Amino acid sequence: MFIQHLAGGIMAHRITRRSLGALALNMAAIPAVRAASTLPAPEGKTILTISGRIGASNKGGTAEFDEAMLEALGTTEALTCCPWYDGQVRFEGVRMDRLLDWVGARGDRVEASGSDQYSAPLPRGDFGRYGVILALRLNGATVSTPSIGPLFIVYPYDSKPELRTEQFYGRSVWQVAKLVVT
Ligand SMILES: Nc1nc2c(c(=O)[nH]1)N[C@H]1C(S)=C(S)[C@@H](COP(=O)(O)O)O[C@H]1N2
Ligand SMILES: [Mo]
Repeated sequence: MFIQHLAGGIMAHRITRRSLGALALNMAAIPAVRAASTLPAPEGKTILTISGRIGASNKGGTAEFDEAMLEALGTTEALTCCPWYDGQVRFEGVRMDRLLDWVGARGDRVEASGSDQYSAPLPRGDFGRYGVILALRLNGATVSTPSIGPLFIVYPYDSKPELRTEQFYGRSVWQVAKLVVT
């Protein structure tokens, strides 16, 4: 079971959704974002850089984000089991489809890289289909363990059997530092 929770900082409204598994039904109720017309420069530490085929940028054609900028996009929760922790855990972060819309992404593939040089190609279609999250918190806390956080990609593994496979675990990139849209 998932609790989808989205506080739309940008659109100044707050929506809470509870569903009994049908994530696709939830999705229709989540307001879309338009691409940012201007993207302010981060005031805090840059934790994510998006480059490639994007329309909104704040540093030489790339889009840099600090934590506050990501939070401002609104966060979603997913309660799910996963291979890395015991029992159900609560992931909270920004929906990847929302983030890519915000930077005006045009490509249909995203190369996600961790600070450890690990990278994985993510089909953009995954993001809306499964409700993929760029997580900022695990069980309510920032993940300061460098091999995991502060940002990591999470699929709602409990929602579909195909997500509980090596293919999707491999797309669950930890310590995400860069996204390249191609
Ligand atoms: N940053 C980073 N993320 C990563 C990996 C990695 O090596 N570095 N390994 C991937 C793979 S192949 C899998 S199956 C899962 C689980 O990796 P683990 O079993 O080593 O924790 O994390 C994925 N995310
Ligand atoms: Mo893996």
